Amino acid sequence: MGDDLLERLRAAVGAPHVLEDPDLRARYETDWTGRWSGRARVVVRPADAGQVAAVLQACLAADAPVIAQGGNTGLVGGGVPRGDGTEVVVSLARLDTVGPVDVSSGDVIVGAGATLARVQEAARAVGWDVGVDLAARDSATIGGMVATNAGGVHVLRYGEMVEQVIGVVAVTMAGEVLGHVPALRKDNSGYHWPALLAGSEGTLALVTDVHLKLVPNLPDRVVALVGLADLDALLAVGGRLRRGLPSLRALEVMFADGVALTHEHNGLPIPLPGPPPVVLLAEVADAAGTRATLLDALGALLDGDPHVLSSAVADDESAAQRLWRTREDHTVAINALGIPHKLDVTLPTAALARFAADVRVLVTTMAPEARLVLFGHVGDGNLHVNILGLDPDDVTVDRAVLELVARLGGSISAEHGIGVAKRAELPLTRTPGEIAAMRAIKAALDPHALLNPGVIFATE
Ligand code: 2HG
Ligand code: ZN
Repeated sequence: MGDDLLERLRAAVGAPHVLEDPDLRARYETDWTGRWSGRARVVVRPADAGQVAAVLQACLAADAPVIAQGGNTGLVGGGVPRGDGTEVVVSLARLDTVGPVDVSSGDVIVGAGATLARVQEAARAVGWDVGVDLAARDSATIGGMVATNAGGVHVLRYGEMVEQVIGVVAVTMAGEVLGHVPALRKDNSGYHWPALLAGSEGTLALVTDVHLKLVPNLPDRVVALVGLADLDALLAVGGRLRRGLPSLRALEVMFADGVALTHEHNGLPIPLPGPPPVVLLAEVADAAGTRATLLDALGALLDGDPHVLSSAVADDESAAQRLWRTREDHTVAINALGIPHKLDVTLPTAALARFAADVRVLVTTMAPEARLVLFGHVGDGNLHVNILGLDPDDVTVDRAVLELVARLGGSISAEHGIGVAKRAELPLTRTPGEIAAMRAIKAALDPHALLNPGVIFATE
């Protein structure tokens, strides 16, 4: 049986793309953080949707579970093998075509394996841009971003990944094709595959092609770091910026301890004296030639605000990139200190300050030796909770944090997904009826439960 599967996989994609050698498999078997890893039976690298269908049919015939993988930048253990050599990893990285950008309608069709950075480059070259942007842009793939409904730093202006998708092609375990590209911007003929597949984390079908809606490229941007006394002050300033600046594109939060740790790691000077207890990053962006107007508008709102303790404003592109390092380098700086427990939560705006205070008390009480780093997309109510110094297998503190989130009316996953990391906590914020309905959809599309087993739902 095992040899039959390998033969069929080789026939489907060509022997060089069926990786059995442990050294070749290794980079597909451990996630970016080092927390999630397992042994794959084999790693397969199809080149197009037809090959994906042939691979899945071969796996179905052999009753082999399948893990879908894009750029392997996921943070919840959903894209790497978990077992000891039974799962087939299907890497979609070779489906990396970037079609021509339609300059008049602002859209592009790309393969699931195209990285965000490559699509951004193609779009920006002709006056368009991708509505979602995130720090892992050089490795994260568009297919993975659809499958996890990625968010990132511009959600407050353009929405999440699902809002950028006009159409998808996805292949089920039986090799059936759902959806089509090119798709139509308006198409109400029955169920909407992009909406169903966004956030499905590879449990229903494998996304192979994506028809993306683009947004106008806004090459002039101004970035400010603002020092504040606490989160209430940040929310007051953030609210004023939201109301007063139609060009606002990002509102991010950091705290003094995370800023200090990040700059110890990247070696750059901290742009604000202190650093202050709470740091807000705000970005405004607009068409070419508007930089001076943007600077004036942002400056006028910050200068007159009594909450603002200090600020650093970047008035050219390289300074803007430098200020973003304070925020975007958090993830690598944390990982350099050890393997963190990563939780990614949303709170109602009114509960953000309470959560930030309570989670510190909770972690200090339950694990005095642990180090908590909070940061995130405050404009979306989204905080990234990173905890260093916990045993990788002990999830007691994680569970308590997620219970706190649920009590405050939040969600246990804002943008990273459930994966295997949070499947036990899904019932905290989803009802038994909802989970039963999700399982029924899963069973309809993947009746043998072979696609990403153990992701989102604990296996029976
Ligand atoms: C980000 O916002 C990513 O930079 C990663 O979502 C967050 O490292 C994290 O916890
Ligand atoms: Zn994030």
